Amino acid sequence: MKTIFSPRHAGHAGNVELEEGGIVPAYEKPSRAEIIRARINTVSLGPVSEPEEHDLETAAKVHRRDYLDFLPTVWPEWEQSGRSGTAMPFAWPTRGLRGDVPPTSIIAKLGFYSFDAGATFVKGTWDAIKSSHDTALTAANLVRSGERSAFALCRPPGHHAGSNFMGGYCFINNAAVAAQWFLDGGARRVSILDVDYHHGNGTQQIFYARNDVQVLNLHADPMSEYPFFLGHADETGEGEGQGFNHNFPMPAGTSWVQWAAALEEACSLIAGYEPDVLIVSLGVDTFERDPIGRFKLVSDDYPKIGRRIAGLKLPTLFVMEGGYAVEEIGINAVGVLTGFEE
Ligand code: SP5
Ligand code: ZN
Repeated sequence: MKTIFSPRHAGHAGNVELEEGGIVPAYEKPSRAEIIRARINTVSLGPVSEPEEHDLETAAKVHRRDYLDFLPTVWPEWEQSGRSGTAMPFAWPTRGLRGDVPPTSIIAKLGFYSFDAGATFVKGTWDAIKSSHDTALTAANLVRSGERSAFALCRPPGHHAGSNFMGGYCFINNAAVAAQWFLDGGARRVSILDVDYHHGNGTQQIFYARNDVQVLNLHADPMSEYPFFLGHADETGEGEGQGFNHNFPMPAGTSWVQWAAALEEACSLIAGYEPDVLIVSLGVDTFERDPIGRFKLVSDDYPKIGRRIAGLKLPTLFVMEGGYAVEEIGINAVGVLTGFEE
């Protein structure tokens, strides 16, 4: 399997994040991508190359233009206003407040375009976001031109980013842009299977009223786990999208047998939808030792995920999402890919 990877991710570094009780170094850090990159070499998964530049026209079909325009302005405006450190929001237009008046100050704009404080900026962040987007589209091109599969080693991740909001370490929804790219290239239907520990709230929101992208999420129950507020089993789509969104919330402590049963159900729904392409939002924060997840998958489970997905016999694009147990992130993420190739 070919991998696309950009060294430009590395400029998105040194961020801090809010955690219960204080401010800590961001869990989403450069070593994540570097360790996966190294593991690809160790197991000889296949060649790794850098992305080609792509414009944001496809992204503008899944994100609002004003949101995309905002992202590159954050760090320059933050600096110009005399601030330093990590740029992050701290006030949001929640229920009862006005979310329809775009503000002018940078700190207000950060809140206007986010659902949490988890999408933070430093100097190199926009360049990393753009390289991650380009990585997804370059890898999608490999699949579009006949490869059975490809791996977009994206960083930062994307599945929490919605049409006009960032959050949860995510800015541009790389998997969603890739899905749109396949459709624009002639695919009639695309499925997105999100196996990250957290619900892909951004991906769900983007495609909720559409029937040309089927979205399936296997994740921790949002009643008690981040990102909360979306990802319940009764969310099945709306309008033309009714019946094309599928959520499989699972409790803390979930291990392989229960998780695999949900995967099995998701796979039969995918088979029934008969998509032309499958996109896997690949998060490995389901791992037993993940510092922010509470599932109990073990390293030997990841190749099994890959094998089951391969059984669908679909052209498949893997897009990297979460996973914070850096020591094992390479073994687990690449384990899915080698399992797929068996
Ligand atoms: C892409 C992705 O996986 N984003 C996840 C963002 C999660 N942000 C909230 C993290 C909350 C961590 N609190 C856990 C405390 C255990 N030390
Ligand atoms: Zn996650």
